Amino acid sequence: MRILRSTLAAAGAATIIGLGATGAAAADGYNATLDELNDSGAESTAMVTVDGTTVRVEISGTGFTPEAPHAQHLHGAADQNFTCPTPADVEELDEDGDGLLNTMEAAVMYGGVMVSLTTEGDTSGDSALAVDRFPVADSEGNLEYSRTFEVSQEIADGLSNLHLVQHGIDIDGSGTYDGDAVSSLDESLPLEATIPATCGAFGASQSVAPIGGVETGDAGANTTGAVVLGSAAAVTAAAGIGFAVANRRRVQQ
Ligand SMILES: [Cu+2]
Repeated sequence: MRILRSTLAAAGAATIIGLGATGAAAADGYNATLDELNDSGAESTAMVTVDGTTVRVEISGTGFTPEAPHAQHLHGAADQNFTCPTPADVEELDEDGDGLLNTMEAAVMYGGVMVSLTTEGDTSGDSALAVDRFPVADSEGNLEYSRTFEVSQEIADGLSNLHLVQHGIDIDGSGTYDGDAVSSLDESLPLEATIPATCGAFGASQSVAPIGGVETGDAGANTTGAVVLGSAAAVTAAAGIGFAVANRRRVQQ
């Protein structure tokens, strides 16, 4: 069914968009615009391509905390309608009343970690905390990411129902993740390291060139020494993201 639909759509799309179809069945593509959360000043655009169980994710963002790692995940669930919080949701979700949505508060709306968008190695929820394998924004706060990897059939089928979330905001402008406010995931960690900075939902499916027709290497973002130096706490913090949501869900059920 999925393949049939893609193939039928491909004929038109390839002609109109001029993707240079090679004769292979087209893949499904989804665009996402990631808007800022918590007045981060960050925003991104993303393109996710699904071809069987092969997924290619490309993200280009600006306004991120420079030279700091930014954990990023696909959040949600294939069969539940999670969504990105908006400023209008803050009042309801902000349980601790600090005016910000921390990871636990926001995850009630955008769901748990389904895929960790790391630069290398494992991409499962187990790597939600692997900040030494997440992209680092450059000195001007630009963040670029591209990677092709495999997911389960369940995630591939439900991908369009997930949401992209990027984390980490230098709220006090000190140049690094610090401050007295602690992470909702681990009190030994700064809030700044794990707080969500952007969130975006996927748009309607479109037919795009198959992943095999383009470069498939793990281009990855540059992971510099800054990650290693500054992120021991952040790594631990991110680890809690999935657990926090899991615990919350148990409580609710
Ligand atoms: Cu996340």
